[in-house]
Amino acid sequence: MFSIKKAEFVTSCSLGSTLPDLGGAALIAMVGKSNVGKSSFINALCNNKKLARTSATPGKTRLINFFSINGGEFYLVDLPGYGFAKAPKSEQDKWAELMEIYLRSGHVSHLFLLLDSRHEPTLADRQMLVWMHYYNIPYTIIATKVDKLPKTKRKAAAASVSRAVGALDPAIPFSAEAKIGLEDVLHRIEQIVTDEARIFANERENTDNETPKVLE
Ligand SMILES: Nc1nc2c(ncn2[C@@H]2O[C@H](COP(=O)(O)OP(=O)(O)OP(=O)(O)O)[C@@H](O)[C@H]2O)c(=O)[nH]1
Ligand SMILES: [Mg+2]
Repeated sequence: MFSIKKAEFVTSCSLGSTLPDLGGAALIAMVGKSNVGKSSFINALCNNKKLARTSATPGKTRLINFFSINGGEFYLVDLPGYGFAKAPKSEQDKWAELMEIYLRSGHVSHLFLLLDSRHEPTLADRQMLVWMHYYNIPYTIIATKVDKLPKTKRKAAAASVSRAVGALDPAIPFSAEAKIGLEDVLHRIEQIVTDEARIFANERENTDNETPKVLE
C-alpha cells in the first residue's frame, strides 16, 4: 500500500523567485479559498501537524511552500488561498498575479481544488476551475471539513459541491480533523505519481538543458 513515510519542507517562493528544480518528480499543489483547509490537508496526509502552518484566521499562507515527500518521490505544494475579502486590494492583486504565473509555468502536475463541503462554491472557485481547464492542468476536487456534517450527508455534499463548481467527477469527502478520506486521497496520489513517472521518462531527452523557471 502506498504511503507517506517522510515529509520535509524544501523552500518557499514568491514573485521573482526561481522555482526549485525538482528533477521531474510529480508536483501536486493545493488550491482553494482562504481557510478551506489546504495547509491542514497537507498536514493530515503527512501525519505532522507542524509541517504547514495553519490558522483559524484566513490568509495564513502567503507564499508557495514546497514539501518533499518520501525523499523526493513527489512534492506537495501549499499555495496561498483566494477570496480573503479582508485583504487589501493590492494584496489580492498580488495573489492573482502569483497564482496565474505559477499555474502558467507548467511546474504543476496536478491540482487538488479544495472546497468546503458545507458551502456553495463561490464565483472565485468556479473561476479557478476555468483556469485549470484553460491551462490544461489535471485536477481532483476535495470536499473538506466533512466532520462537520452528519455521516449520512457527506457523500451527497461532496457530489454537490463538485457539480456546483462545474467539475465532472465527484469530490473526495475529506476531514483533516477526523482523518476521513486519507486512503482515497493517497490512492489518487499514487495514480498521479505513477502517471507522472511515465510522462517524465518519455520527455526527459527534450528537457535536459532547460533553464530554471523564474516567477515573473
Ligand atoms: N472541523 C474542521 N476544521 C478544519 C479542518 N481542516 C482545517 N480546519 C480548520 O480550518 C481553519 C483553516 O485551516 P488552514 O489549513 O489554515 O486553511 P488554509 O486553506 O490553508 O488557509 P489559508 O492559508 O489562509 O489559505 C483552521 O482553523 C483549521 O483548524 C477539518 O477537516 N475539520
Ligand atoms: Mg494555508
